[in-house]
Amino acid sequence: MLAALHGLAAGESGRPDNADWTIPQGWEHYTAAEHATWKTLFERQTKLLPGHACDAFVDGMKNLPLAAHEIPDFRKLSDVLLRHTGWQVVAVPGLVPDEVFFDHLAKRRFPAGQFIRKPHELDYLQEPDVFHDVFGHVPMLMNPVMADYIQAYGQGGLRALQLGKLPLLSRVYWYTVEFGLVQQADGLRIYGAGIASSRTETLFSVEDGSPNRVAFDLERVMRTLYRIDDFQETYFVLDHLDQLLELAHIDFAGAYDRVSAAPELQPGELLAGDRVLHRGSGRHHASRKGA
Ligand code: HBI
Ligand code: FE
Repeated sequence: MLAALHGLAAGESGRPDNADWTIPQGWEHYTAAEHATWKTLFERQTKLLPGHACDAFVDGMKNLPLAAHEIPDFRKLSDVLLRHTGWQVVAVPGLVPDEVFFDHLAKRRFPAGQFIRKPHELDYLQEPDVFHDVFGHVPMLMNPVMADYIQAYGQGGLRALQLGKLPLLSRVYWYTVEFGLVQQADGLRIYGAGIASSRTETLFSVEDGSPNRVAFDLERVMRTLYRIDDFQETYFVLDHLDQLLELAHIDFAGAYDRVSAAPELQPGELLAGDRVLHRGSGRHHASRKGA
């Protein structure tokens, strides 16, 4: 799973000279072995998309210059994205500081890891690489609702930093952009990048009996701690992607005040007020604690 990748402090790969932390992608310098790693990941994950990823994700993927045989060139991706939703993809060495990350998003630039994971890390790595960032995030950036929502998250992130409420906002990002599910007419589907870029979590989040699946509620999510080293114990489900549009337009300040006065919730905890779509058995996390 890729759940740990947003949990680390930035800077392990070293700070580039640029104040915005961008670096050249250096597409010409990827090796045949690196393209081969992309191909392995791309092929196994593309096979899982039908019946697991939401229509917006599948459509976005179809309209992007993404192919199995090579790591994508960010210039070509940006050409297409710019025309569709006004977004671009820029290369960064790995995790970047929060304010740098938010500033990029607020300007409709998605910072994507330049590097690709090593062959022994196919299912788990700590920093976001080009596969997580491009395969997981970029298809949804072709969707106008997600395009506006992630920009609003960047603006909201800068504001949350000033207010000292970043942990609350981070949970919203985590349980939507990274690990969100949506109810489609033909079934439960993935839109979160952390799930969509992980084979094992794709199956776990949608099909396994272990996790809770609860209807999304903003203040409930703001209170909920999350796991960075394992699958989620609870996934929050939108009735429709348009719910993100509403979130992009509301001021979170009132919610921050109310939530700050309420207790935090454990990742697997259910509340009397939850609209529970599936009450998880908890099997997966119980067995890991016992191990
Ligand atoms: N940097 N490159 C990169 N990608 C991220 O997703 C990212 C980051 N820095 C900070 C960060 N995410 C999160 O901690 C914030 O969303 C809260
Ligand atoms: Fe991500």
